[in-house]
Amino acid sequence: MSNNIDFYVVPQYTLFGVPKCGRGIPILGIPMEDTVSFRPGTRFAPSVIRTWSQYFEFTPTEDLGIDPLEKACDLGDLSLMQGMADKNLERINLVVKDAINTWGRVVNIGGEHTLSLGVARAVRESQGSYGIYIHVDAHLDSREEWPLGQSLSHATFVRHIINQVRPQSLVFLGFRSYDKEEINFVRGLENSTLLSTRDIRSMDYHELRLLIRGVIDSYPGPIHLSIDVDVLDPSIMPGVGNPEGFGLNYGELLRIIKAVLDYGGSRVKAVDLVEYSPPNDPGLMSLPTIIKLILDVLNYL
Ligand SMILES: [Mn+2]
Repeated sequence: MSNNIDFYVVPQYTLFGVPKCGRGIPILGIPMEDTVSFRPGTRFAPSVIRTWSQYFEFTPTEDLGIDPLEKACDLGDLSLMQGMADKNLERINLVVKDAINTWGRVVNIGGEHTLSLGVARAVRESQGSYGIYIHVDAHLDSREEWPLGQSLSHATFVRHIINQVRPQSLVFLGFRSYDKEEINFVRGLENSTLLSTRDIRSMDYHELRLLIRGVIDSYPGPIHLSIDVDVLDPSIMPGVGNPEGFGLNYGELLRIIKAVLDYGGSRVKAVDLVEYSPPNDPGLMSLPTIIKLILDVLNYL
């Protein structure tokens, strides 16, 4: 790592007890929460996940005969400035770029979804190109302004990725709640692929894998997988800022992740797991799913 070390907070507990980085795939906490419009709390997610992870069994869903935690190391949490979204995005860009240059890829734990804009810039700047942005989310996050008059927020940042970072291709998976203008905008993009929650539910396993493989094989360059956990149904993931009914079940989300990581391989430079909000999580009942999700991502990476 270069001289960005001042930006880190050293965690008391590492995630699942993995060593601090080090070698392996770095896991970085990004507790950014500057543009929240509804229920706040995502800034607490990295520290809560770390502290509680030590009490869970470290078993991924699919036994691949490997220990996913042997691949991982804990990079700690980014130290950010409250309310300064642009400055924080710059800091995220710097540190994530550093992490990709040093370790080849990075898993980011949010924080609010806006942080994916900083990650997208880091992917482009470290790789010299930006291939596919995969947005797994109940929402499209592609409004022009939200709240009205505000250009940069968790509901608009994808439009900034489109205009500034310019992915060759965009994939929206699991959406089910949107504004007419924004869905017309993303549908009208030249290289966008859209599958709603309903579409995904009506596809079988192989159909979904074929579709994801088709996109990945059609566009070269790095892949950025950005997962808002509100894509899951509120019955298993109540701890989010903006819950939406009729969400994916865990197995459906896992199919998406496995297909992207199987076919994307080493082209996947960043995986963002964002929007978990402990203060909105009654009894922290979403935590077992969050813990499993991190383990499964490491398992397939
Ligand atoms: Mn969302």
